[in-house]
Amino acid sequence: MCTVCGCGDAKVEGHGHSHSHSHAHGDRHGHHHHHHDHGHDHGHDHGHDDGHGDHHHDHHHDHHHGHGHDHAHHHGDLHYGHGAAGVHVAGMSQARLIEIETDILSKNDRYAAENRAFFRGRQVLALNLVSSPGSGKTTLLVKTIEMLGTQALAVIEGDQQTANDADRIRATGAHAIQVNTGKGCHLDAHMVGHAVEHLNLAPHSVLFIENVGNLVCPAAFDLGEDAKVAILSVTEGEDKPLKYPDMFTAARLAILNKTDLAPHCDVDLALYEENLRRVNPGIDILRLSARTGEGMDAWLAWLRGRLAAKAGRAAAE
Ligand SMILES: Nc1nc2c(ncn2[C@@H]2O[C@H](COP(=O)(O)OP(=O)(O)OP(=O)(O)O)[C@@H](O)[C@H]2O)c(=O)[nH]1
Ligand SMILES: [Mg+2]
Repeated sequence: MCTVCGCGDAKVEGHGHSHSHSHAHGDRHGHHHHHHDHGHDHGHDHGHDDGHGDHHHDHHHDHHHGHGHDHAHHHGDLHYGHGAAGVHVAGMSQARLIEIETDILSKNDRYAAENRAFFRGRQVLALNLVSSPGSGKTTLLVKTIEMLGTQALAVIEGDQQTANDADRIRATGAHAIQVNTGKGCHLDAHMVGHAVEHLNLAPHSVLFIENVGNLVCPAAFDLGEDAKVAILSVTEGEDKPLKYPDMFTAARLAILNKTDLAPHCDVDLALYEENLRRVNPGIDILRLSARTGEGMDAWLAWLRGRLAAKAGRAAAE
């Protein structure tokens, strides 16, 4: 979880000031306090000769003795965190970490609920595309937009820096807005809410939200989307669903992209699928190549199915 990542300071393209969430801090000030709040990070490493160093050391010790035995053996294979918070930060108690995490996520969930209500009102299908960097999210979107023809749609592009991806989307003629998260490692619902204000979303359109390339933090943040779509490329390794289970548990659909490369990289596509189903037995899986277009029809059919289901649900309400 990114209770330690110092996220905030997101900028919606074309709008000067930053939209930081709970703990507002600008570019030029506040960072030191911020680091103190979060207990470790660079603060201590840069050497405070005022006793912090000792503290740091003590906590480190506590951790090894306190948690090593209690938790390490309980969770077997799928254990991926220490202590109740599922993460360890030197100098912070597990209870404090959970408090921070709960606070951040409950604020996020309120914004997510607002986004969801807005999307429902316009019958907009919102899809949150999540993956590690470079798995092909933008390439897939460009291809998808070209194939969708007249379908109304818009794109929110999340990256730490640059408007490259929004520019790639706009080259197709589609409406896109870039959100730069700065130090942040994920989009949150508040940023998406602001971005949506700048997009003129037509009723019944599709909103694609390309998240920051990161297989960890975006899993925890509900943006108000209808579904998370996880993109994995065949070069990443069959074990990724097992190593990053939160992401694949949260996703409704997993796309195995870059199948054109499969013959060159000694990859077992069936094993990818098996591992995906181990962490999420109900997940839909599609294989495709955004480069060659192979398998794109099934993805478009999945999309159209979701759109129809959304319209059907709205009609029934
Ligand atoms: N061979 C092959 N290359 C692909 C495919 N899809 C994407 N790529 C390439 O993979 C690289 C990364 O693609 P992007 O679309 O930028 O990936 P991304 O997930 O948007 O990356 P970030 O936004 O930086 O996280 C580019 O060089 C693409 O051309 C594919 O299906 N096959
Ligand atoms: Mg991209």
